[in-house]
Amino acid sequence: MEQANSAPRKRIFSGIQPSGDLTLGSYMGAIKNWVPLQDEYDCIYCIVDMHAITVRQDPALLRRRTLEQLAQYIACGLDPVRSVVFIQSHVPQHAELAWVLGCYTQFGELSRMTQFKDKSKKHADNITAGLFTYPVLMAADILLYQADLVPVGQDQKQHVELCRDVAQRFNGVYSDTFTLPEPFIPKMGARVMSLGDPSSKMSKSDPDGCVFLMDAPEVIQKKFKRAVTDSETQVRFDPEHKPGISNLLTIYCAATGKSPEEAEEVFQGQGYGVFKPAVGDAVVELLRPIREEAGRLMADKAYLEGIYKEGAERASHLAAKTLRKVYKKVGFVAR
Ligand code: ATP
Ligand code: LTN
Repeated sequence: MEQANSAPRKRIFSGIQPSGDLTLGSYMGAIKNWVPLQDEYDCIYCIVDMHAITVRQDPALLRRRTLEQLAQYIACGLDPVRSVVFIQSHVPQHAELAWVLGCYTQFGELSRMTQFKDKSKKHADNITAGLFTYPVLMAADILLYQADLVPVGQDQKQHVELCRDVAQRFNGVYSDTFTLPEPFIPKMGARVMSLGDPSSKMSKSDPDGCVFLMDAPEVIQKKFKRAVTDSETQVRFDPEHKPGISNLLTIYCAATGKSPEEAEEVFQGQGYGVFKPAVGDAVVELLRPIREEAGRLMADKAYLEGIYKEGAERASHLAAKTLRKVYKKVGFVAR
């Protein structure tokens, strides 16, 4: 990863849970940005299966989705040669560092996490300690690799900030140990909303109003034609008064690279009957190559296995270095 004779490049870490199929939201908020970052940074991209079990998963489905997610990562443009691509549970240092960091995280801090509040409402019959300490494991993911930047959607900003606070606290007690990470949030697509309810985030655990990366073109078109809009006719970017249309414009812009002003111009004088299928078309074309490539990769299990095994080895090597430092600082006897 590092080039000889030059200063080490900055590090990127990010991950997505294999708790459902990847969505257009996670693509636009996260993965789409992971790809160009590979040119300038040393990137580490993870499939965070340990986070996925903070809510109940079907074991066979979790296993299948983990492999599918790997195939989709690569189909989206992650390059397993330049970047480290691996599965979280294959690198035991994540759980080990999470334990230590949990001892430097306040109960009150975790209680304030919006995702915990939302998910504990949604899974009221199963509010586990794992769901509560989820951000500590996420902090361990990031700090193990001394990441400078964490490319995520808007909803994860609070978790990255908590990670920073915990790192700062630890550094304050024991001297500099961790790099303080910053969230990297895209201008367009940081918060893609549900097509069925533009007041809530498009989320893989809420399949209504959700477009999946692997959806067939006709399914995508149908979902866009049904998207909730408003009773006006004008295609205008105004998230407060026109949340449905603004969300569709955001998706269109993130898919085509146009600015909202340019997009408004394209659809000036045209009604929603033209606009909605045009957004659908843009998304179909954006996702078509990804879907086709992921299908091909899923058929080659040996290739995928090679990637996650090598990824785990490279990740472990980096993670072990940080964990050794941490164990020494807190006063554990060396093995
Ligand atoms: P879940 O419903 O299980 O919480 P999710 O659909 O919200 O899952 P995550 O795995 O939590 O997806 O998120 C993966 C990454 O994609 C994160 O960086 C997150 O910020 C980003 N992301 C998820 N949904 C969206 C969205 N609707 N818009 C923009 N970014 C998103
Ligand atoms: N909490 C994130 C997934 C995640 C993550 C990370 C993202 C787990 N560990 C480390 C960035 C860096 C989510 O998308 N729900």
